[in-house]
Amino acid sequence: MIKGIIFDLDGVITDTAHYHFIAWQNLAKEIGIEFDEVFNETLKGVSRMESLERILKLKNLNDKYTIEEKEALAHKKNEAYKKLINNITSKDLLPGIKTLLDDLKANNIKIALASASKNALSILNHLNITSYFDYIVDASKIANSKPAPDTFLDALNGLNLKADEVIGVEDANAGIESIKACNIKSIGINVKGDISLNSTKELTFDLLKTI
Ligand code: B16
Ligand code: MG
Repeated sequence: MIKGIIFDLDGVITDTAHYHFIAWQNLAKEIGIEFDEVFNETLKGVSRMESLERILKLKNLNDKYTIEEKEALAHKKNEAYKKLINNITSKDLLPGIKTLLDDLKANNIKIALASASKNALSILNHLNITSYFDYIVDASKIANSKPAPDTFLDALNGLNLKADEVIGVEDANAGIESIKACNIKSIGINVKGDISLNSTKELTFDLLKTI
């Protein structure tokens, strides 16, 4: 049986992707760039700055802005995003997650969060599940964002466990790559992992017992 589990946040515990989409779409419109939800998929699990670069690349505008201007654009997006996530409550937990967290706690399995989001702690607080986590990665202290191993490696060290003692859960290719680079087994939600699931409903304690 595994001793620990490392969760991604957006797309695994709650679905903030739509709020990221709305905030980025509004910001992009202001600088003459339009994109749809299909393109938004390519931003999942990717850091704020890298997301901005990918949006600017749609119109080859990457060199049009200075670093300071890009930081201002990313800040503006984040301020709009923070307003949107302000109304998140425990009702926004994805199906099965609360039961799984309770089962993990009851069985002394350590729990970590490995999100690329600098808003992760605020979102956990809104969801009212912060106390379940033994370790929460601080994305602002991670040198190389997903797909680099740093995020999941920091979570692994934070739990004080070895790679073969934990499992990582992700909904984005960038995150699955980060898990793989740490030699951790992965569960992909709507994305290919060592184990692939179609919904968090299938992510049960009984399933974890079989790994
Ligand atoms: P922030 P995850 C990621 O969260 C999101 O999937 C991604 O779309 C976002 O750009 C990134 O966090 C950074 O978020 O702007 O709040 O710091 O999937 O790693 O939990
Ligand atoms: Mg995610």
